[in-house]
Amino acid sequence: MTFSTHQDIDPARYRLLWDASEGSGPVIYWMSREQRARDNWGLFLAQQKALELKRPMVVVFCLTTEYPGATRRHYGFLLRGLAQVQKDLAEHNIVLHLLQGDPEKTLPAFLESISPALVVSDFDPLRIKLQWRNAILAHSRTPWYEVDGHNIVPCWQASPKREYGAYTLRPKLKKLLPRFLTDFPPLAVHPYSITELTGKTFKPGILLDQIQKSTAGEVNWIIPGEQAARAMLAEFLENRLEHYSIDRNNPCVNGQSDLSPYFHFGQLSPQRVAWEVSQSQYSPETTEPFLEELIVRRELSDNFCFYTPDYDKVSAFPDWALKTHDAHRQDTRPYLADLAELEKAATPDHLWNGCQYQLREHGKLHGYLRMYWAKKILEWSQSPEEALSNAIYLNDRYSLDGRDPNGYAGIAWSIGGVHDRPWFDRPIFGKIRYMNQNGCRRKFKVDLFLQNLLEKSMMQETTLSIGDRQ
Ligand code: FAD
Ligand code: FO1
Repeated sequence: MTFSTHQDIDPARYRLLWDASEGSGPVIYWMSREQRARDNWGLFLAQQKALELKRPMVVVFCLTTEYPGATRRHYGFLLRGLAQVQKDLAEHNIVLHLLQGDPEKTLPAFLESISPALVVSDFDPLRIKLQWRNAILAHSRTPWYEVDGHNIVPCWQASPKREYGAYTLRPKLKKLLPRFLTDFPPLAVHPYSITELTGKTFKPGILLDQIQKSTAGEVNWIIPGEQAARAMLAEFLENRLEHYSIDRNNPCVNGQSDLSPYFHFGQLSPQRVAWEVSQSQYSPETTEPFLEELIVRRELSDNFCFYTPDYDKVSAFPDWALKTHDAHRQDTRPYLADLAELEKAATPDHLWNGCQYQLREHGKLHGYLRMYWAKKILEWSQSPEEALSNAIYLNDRYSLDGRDPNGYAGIAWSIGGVHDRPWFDRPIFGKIRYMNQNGCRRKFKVDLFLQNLLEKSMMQETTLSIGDRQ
């Protein structure tokens, strides 16, 4: 594969959502999915337009304490990252202005008051973001551009429809990657200043006090922010990428990149990571397995959510999966777990309890175990609807990278056969791909995984122990 080195913003990365004449004020970039000062196509487009028009630029972030299912764990990561972005942007003579409250109210009022030249916003396929965007766009009197700064190949360019699986999206991406997988231009110090707005410095601690204390707490194994994200990437490139193809499916070793929280909050650009990997000294045989996950699987998730408005409902499952689930609704379930048992990690399955413990306390479950975790929820639920809803609730509440297209696609894959194919018919699962603990034992040392968890923690409130009752 060859990759381009040109530095311009490819017009195919953005689309004009609303055409009108420019207002008299600054160029506004509404930052939401891409919370970073570097490697951010939305920010570059805003700067490019502001330079053409000789205007100042303002970056706006709309902070709502009502973001569905989000906890202190998520807000802590988001706010600490944003504080860095504000500082970084200030060094580039760009103001980061924080609006607090419902974005559908605060942003239109702000835009009305400032009469922007134009607005640039981030593409995001999730329902809440589309709802915000559409409601705010309805008030817009100035041009509005939307930029996909998350996918390397912009979601709408990669495919005009929902793809069946990685095998149908992969060739489309491969064809377009030489055009889109480029390096980034640097952000310039902006030559035009704004005096009316100072972008009052915000303190994450004070804002965090507004978030309910009873929810999942912050974790300390990962440092929020762009700088730490880049350090994690450098460490991964140096030490772990080489062994990724072997180690990534072993929860007993630190084989994954751990970059997903940074991607979720936009503190690191997936394109930056793909670019660095493609330019590294490693052979394609070494880098391909990682690029497959980072590019094909990740962009397939955005494709799924973008073209499937009910991405978090059973109705999003393919026909064969809906039929097989219907055929097995009456199957006897030898064990049923309700949400409280699941949340407390109090099931009879010690490996599953370990997974739930890792998710709840650590805020990130190992990638291989996420599949086992979700499939067991299906096995122990009265219906696929209940399984899907409980899995999404737990994932979004506890996983630092939750509330993400990857999560909705991963859970729909595990419980609803999305992007998968029918397997052999069996009780409860029907033709949905089955996973059990014996399979895990063939892949990795289950007892060592549990032992490691025990050593790292006091394991309060859980029934986690070594040994197995299933
Ligand atoms: P690495 O293995 O280092 O991979 C690098 C990047 O590739 C990831 O950060 C991610 O962006 C992408 N990637 C890797 N695996 C997948 C995959 N299967 N699908 C899509 N993209 C992938 N991912 C989330 O980001 N948020 C979630 O809430 C989430 N929930 C999941 C729930 C279930 C039931 C399943 C089966 C998968 C889920 N995934 C989720 C996908 C995947 O497990 C994680 O992206 C991955 O484990 C993140 O860890 P990492 O960054 O260390 O991954
Ligand atoms: N995006 C915003 O624009 N404003 C918020 O207040 C906000 C809160 C939030 C909390 C948890 C979380 O997981 C995401 C949150 N997001 C918020 C969105 C986030 O930054 C990502 O853009 C999407 O979740 C990815 O699709």
